[in-house]
Amino acid sequence: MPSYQLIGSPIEIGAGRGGCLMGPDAYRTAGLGPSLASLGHDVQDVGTLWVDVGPDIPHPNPAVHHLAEVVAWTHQIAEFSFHACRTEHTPIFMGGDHAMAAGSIGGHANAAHHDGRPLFVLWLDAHPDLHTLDTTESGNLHGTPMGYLTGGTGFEGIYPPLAAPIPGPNICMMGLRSVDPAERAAIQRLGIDAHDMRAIDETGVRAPLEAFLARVRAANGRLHVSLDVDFLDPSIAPAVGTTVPGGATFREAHLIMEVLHESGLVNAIDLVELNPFLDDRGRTAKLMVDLCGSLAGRTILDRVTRSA
Ligand code: HAR
Ligand code: MN
Ligand code: MN
Ligand code: MN
Repeated sequence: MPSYQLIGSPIEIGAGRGGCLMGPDAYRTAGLGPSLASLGHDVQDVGTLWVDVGPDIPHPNPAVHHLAEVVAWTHQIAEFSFHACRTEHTPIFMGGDHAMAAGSIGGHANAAHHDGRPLFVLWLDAHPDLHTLDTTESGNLHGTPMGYLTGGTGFEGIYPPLAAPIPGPNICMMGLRSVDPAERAAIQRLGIDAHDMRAIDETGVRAPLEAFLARVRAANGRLHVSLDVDFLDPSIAPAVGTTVPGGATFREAHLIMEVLHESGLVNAIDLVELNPFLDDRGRTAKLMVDLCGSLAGRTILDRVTRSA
């Protein structure tokens, strides 16, 4: 039975507009901790991280903004993640925008490397966030964590060092429907196991997810799940600054979480991009909390046997 450790990571300057700062408190208000505890888990809310920001870091790409803040947050979150991922707890990083993942997944990757195990990432997002500091056109650094984590150029000496880049085949992306040209090329070059919404329409979520989890299991890997609110269709999850039509349905999202629970493989979770300022009476925050419930073992009926 996993024990969960909740940690607030309210970075918001990676996104194009403010509001993700309020994410951790919205998850608390929506009852994330008590919901997990009601399923029989140990839950510890260790509070909310904060950072001191150093001097401006200039960058040749004029679009890049708030680099010093993102770097400070990345160091702070990576440090926390490295230690948390070397305990028996399952950390749940309550964001914050997706720039958070450079730290949460980066620290996890270094912890896994330390223990001689490969890290796998399930990336649930409308976007691959594979830009580098040089290729981003918006300069919004929540579009770059996967670029850093996969060994993209130009992060060295600015971001915390990674023991090793995460190999493309260890990354499964689902829900993609907004991909920039440089990202499309990177998916191809890195060999990422990418499933866009067209593919999900055709195969559903279960078959590609089970195939990925079988690879995690065979490699005795650790697994990090990174859930961006915009993975979900905006009709059910409006509280995000970057809505893209045609996202995952309520049941597709829950099925992923249910299958993940049954796998017993999840070692860390990111909840990112929730912008409570844009929510409709807390419904997006509550949906994210419900999805965590499915991930933590809530079922509709008892399941005595599991179909093949
Ligand atoms: N690719 C676009 C950019 O780089 C949009 C990135 C939006 N990212 C998120 N997180 N919302 O997935 O600006
Ligand atoms: Mn994202
Ligand atoms: Mn996104
Ligand atoms: Mn696949």
